[in-house]
Amino acid sequence: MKLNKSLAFALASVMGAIVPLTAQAQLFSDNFDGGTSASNWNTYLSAADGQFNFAYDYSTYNGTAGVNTIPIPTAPRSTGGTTIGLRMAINDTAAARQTMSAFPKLQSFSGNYKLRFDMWVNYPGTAGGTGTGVAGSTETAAFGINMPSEQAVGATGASGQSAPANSVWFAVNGEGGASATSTTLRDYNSFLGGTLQFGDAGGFAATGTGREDHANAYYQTLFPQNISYQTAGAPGKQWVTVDIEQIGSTTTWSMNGTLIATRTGTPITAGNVFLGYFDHFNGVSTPAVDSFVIYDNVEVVPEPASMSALALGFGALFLKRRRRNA
Ligand SMILES: [Ca+2]
Ligand SMILES: [Ca+2]
Ligand SMILES: [Ca+2]
Repeated sequence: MKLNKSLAFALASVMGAIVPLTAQAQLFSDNFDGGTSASNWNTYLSAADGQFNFAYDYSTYNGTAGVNTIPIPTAPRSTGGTTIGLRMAINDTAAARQTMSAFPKLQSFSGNYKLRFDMWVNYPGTAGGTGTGVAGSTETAAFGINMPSEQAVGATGASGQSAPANSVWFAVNGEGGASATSTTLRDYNSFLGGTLQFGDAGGFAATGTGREDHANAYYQTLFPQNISYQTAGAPGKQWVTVDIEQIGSTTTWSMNGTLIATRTGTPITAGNVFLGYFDHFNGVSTPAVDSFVIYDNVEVVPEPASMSALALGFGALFLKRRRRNA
């Protein structure tokens, strides 16, 4: 049997535990700290009024005086207290519904794997995106896996927006501003292609009425109001760790380790991952500077996470996948 250098090193690493398995298993990662991440991603805008900043120092954000006064801290999975991330902002001047998405370049993932990232959804005003001089706060963070093609991903609708057919993806706002009965946008959104899925079709873990709304007890428990400007039941203005995981043909969306939605029998089980942001409404939010999302510590890892029993075989599989993606 002929072993190439990489495989020999991987086997030695696995058997000798020279390199931690988790680090070795990572299929993709970006913590943005080097300031050069723009070259790692393809970006797509449905219209001109969107800004990607791949080297944003979020510690510099002060917000609007008297409203957002607490600095954004380092993301929960950062090391060394770094504060560089990916900032997306949209519809700050155009007054038109728009969407934007970023895909890591030349990546495709299949089998059992997980997209994990830290996310901060900001919004104007105080709890619920309200306050003096505050308007149009509802903008929405979007993310998904197994995208068969790349584009600005959005709900089918105005300005020709759409998503790849049969893709499964998710979206959430920061301040719970979507109506519990809207037919086009909720606070917690589960999509098939460009079409919003409700209740059981969306696979929501929350029960009772308003299964996609921030007022539901499930979300109120997950995101309790614990600082003065935070909206109970919504993930805005705090760091949350998001997982999108595929096992077989089942895709799950979790936030801070709590299941939000489960989609079974997904039609597409391989493809790229994406992070995005959209404004479902025409109106520009006020103050526009306070409406944005920050992503940090993005990684794609194979699942299951605990690989010790399978380490030897998995090391080889990982190398095969890396070569395929190279
Ligand atoms: Ca970072
Ligand atoms: Ca905006
Ligand atoms: Ca709501």
